[in-house]
Amino acid sequence: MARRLTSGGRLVLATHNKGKLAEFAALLAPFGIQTVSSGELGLAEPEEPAPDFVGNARIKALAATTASGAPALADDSGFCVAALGGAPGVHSARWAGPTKDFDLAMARVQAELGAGDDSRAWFVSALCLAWPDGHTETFVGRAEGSLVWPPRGTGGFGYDPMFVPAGGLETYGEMNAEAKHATSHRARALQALLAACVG
Ligand code: ITT
Repeated sequence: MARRLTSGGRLVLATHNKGKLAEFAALLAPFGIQTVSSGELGLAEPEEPAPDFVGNARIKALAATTASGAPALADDSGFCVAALGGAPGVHSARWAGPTKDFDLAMARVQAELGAGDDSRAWFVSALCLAWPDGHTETFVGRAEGSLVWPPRGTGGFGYDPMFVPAGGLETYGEMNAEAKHATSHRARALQALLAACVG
């Protein structure tokens, strides 16, 4: 049985990514959970040396809960391309370089693809909820789909403009936030977390 968040308590959103923060705010709003971000608390951004999403999510959540003394929720996520063997994957943020330029990162995906015709791609979100005593709960969500070139739309963040979820026509960059949440990796992982740990 998963450990539950106590009602009325404060939850640290252990991310410095504004796109993730906006999505968490919208997805958590109906649950009346009081949140504060890493940035608001002045917490440092930890290194992410693990080779997998779950490992990095645990590192980020444990760093934030230790530093703040409150339960912390971290997300490690990425864009995975079948024809690139799952890359950029856990290196999705790094492909955007020090200036976090996702036009550059998307262009690199397209350049490395070459002329192949396999357009399968997916997003992964690993969420870790950690408590100051070191207890953790982890949940993983995936969104299957395909990549398009050139990128389309200005909504969302990161690789959203080059990803169309399975069965859809619009990219995540062309959709409003609510439509993205209907299929997204992050919304799916959070639904599992909320079912297990909230309420
Ligand atoms: P934090 O570690 O502070 O949370 P980060 O941006 O460094 O922020 P990650 O290490 O998890 O986060 O990197 C994941 C990258 O994958 C992120 O920067 C995005 O570019 C991309 N990504 C993750 N989820 C995405 C989504 O829903 N839409 C588009 N791109 C996404």
